[in-house]
Amino acid sequence: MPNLNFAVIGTGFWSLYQIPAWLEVGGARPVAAHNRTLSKARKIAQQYDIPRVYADPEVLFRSEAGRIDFVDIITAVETHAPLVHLAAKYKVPVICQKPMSTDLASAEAMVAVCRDAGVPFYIHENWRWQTPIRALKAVLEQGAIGAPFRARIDMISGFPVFANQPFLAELEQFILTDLGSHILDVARFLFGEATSLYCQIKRVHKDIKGEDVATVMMQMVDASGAEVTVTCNLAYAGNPLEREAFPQTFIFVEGERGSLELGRDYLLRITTADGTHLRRAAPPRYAWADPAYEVVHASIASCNANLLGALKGTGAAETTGEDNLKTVRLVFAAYDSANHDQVIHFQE
Ligand code: 89V
Repeated sequence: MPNLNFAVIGTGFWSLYQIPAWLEVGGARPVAAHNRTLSKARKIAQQYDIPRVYADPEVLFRSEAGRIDFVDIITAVETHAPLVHLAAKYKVPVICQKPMSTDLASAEAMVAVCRDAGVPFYIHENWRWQTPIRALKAVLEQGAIGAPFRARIDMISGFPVFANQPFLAELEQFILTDLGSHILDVARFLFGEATSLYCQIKRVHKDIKGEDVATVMMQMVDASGAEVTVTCNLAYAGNPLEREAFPQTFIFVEGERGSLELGRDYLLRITTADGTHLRRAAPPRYAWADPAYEVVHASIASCNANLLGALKGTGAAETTGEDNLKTVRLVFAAYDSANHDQVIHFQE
């Protein structure tokens, strides 16, 4: 099957990993790059041998009609909605970086406009594609610990995330949109859909606009019908940790016949009456990845491969717009819960 041609919209921090990840996967070639500052598009275009550059997204869609098979939007969250609406207008299949949008209503409108236009719409939500999280899900599905009844998903870090992503400090809603989008999607990936949610948030950093600490407790129902109480603990509070493990996620699952733990350095510990079995589920290492983001950058390639399969018609995408909308609903339900100190109940 021939290469698919695509346009990259947004040539900032994440494009330095998103584009090499596409080249790693193979089967898709960037032929156009957009940045509202043309020189920034040119810089990335030269780095990755991309032939055409644009500063106006509508000019890109008009000029590239018939020449691109999809667009990959890697821009700031407030631009996602207008760009996805443009893709729907010009009937170009679209991948958009998480978080889908700044609020639930615009996210729902993005899914609707693409559905009504018959345009495939996917979200680049890569956390569920991390090697150790895929391995943990496989162990759960094998049934070694029996039906899960409680789980904890922790991403607590003192990593100076604002150093190379300074825009995060300007978000009025920060950790639930940035990190919660990932972790709540992992909770859905592992334990199904939520029936209720309660959240508390805090701002510890004095020099940022949004919250940097969140605790989310959900009642979830997994594919087998098991009810699982899931607590997600998120923090970029900047506190020094004795052993910083950014950006690793630690997960502990209790089941009817044992427990399953994803710990530091991608170690999975499966404990049953027979004892504890240990295995390591480390991500692949790519030359283009930043070692400080190892497990995250490796997951970009896996997510791209899944979405490319859907674009080529050879496989099903996991993170469609429709699916990711369920994660977006959890993110904004968490804000509702925290803002009103209420439990949010979801219709079955
Ligand atoms: O990977 C990301 O989406 C980043 C992170 C969660 C690491 O801060 O925004």
